[in-house]
Amino acid sequence: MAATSPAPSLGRLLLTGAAGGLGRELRPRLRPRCALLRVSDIAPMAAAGPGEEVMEAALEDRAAVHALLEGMDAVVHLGGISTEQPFDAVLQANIVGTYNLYEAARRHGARRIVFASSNHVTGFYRQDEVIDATMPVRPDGYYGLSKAFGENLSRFYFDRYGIETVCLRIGSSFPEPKDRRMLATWLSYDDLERLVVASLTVPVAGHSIVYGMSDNQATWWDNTPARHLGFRPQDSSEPFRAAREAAQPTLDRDDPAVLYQGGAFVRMGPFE
Ligand code: NAI
Ligand code: 15L
Repeated sequence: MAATSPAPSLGRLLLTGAAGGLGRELRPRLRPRCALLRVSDIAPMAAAGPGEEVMEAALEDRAAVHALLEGMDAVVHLGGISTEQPFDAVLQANIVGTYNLYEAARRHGARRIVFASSNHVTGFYRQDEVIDATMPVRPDGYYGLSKAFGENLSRFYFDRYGIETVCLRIGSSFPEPKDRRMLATWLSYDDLERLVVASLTVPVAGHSIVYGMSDNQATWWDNTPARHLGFRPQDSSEPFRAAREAAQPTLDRDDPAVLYQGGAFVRMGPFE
């Protein structure tokens, strides 16, 4: 029997960061669910398929971002700098860029945004602590600070204008966990899709913050405050444990990258 496509329940959706690792993964998964999928990035993207529009735009280019939001119901905002980098670069892409996106959403009437935040908003908690999203942020660098800004900005746009946002504090979303730390932080691509679809379709999202992780056996994050989203991860890092532990049989417990949840991000920089 032929597989049936999911109903196009996501309306007219903008996907930023479409040329990136997660954007390339999500694009074909989201397209069948959308009335229209508009994809955007500063880097080249695959040509538009049926039901798609492709628009190159730099997030710091205000006019270009306003054009991106025209006619959109919702946004999955993945675009921007995704690693620790010097402040000026992070400022443009992640702080100015995210402001431009929310202001354009307000002007054009978009109702909901799924914002790719990061576990690096709380990277300076220790790996032997279990935290949840109601606890104070402890960013581990300029990148984590920029994501904390995005979370606060989205809170303001919800309180003031009613634009709903689900902030995804993504752990490590790759085909497999790459090292022992990622046994705790891994988010499979299938669970990423489940998380994004749940965030877009839950009847009332309000302003929510959720850690993006699979159903890993050992974890540092308690997602109880975000259970209303209905996200139920179905994968686990456990099948990768033996291989990752064999590759890293010992850990230096004095290394900040081993001590803190943010891993190597906590000791990147200074850049000047
Ligand atoms: P990526 O770096 O592969 O993709 C980001 C995309 O944003 C790139 O295609 C890049 O060209 C685009 N971009 C960068 N600066 C831009 C600008 N000024 N204007 C327009 N586009 C720009 O990152 P990835 O892994 O796909 O992550 C997607 C999002 O999820 C990012 O926001 C990242 O911070 C976040 N995230 C990802 C995690 C992961 O494990 N992959 C973990 C935590 C957060
Ligand atoms: C992130 O925020 C990065 O975008 C990604 O490249 C990974 O390094 C991830 O965090 C992580 O913490 O493993």
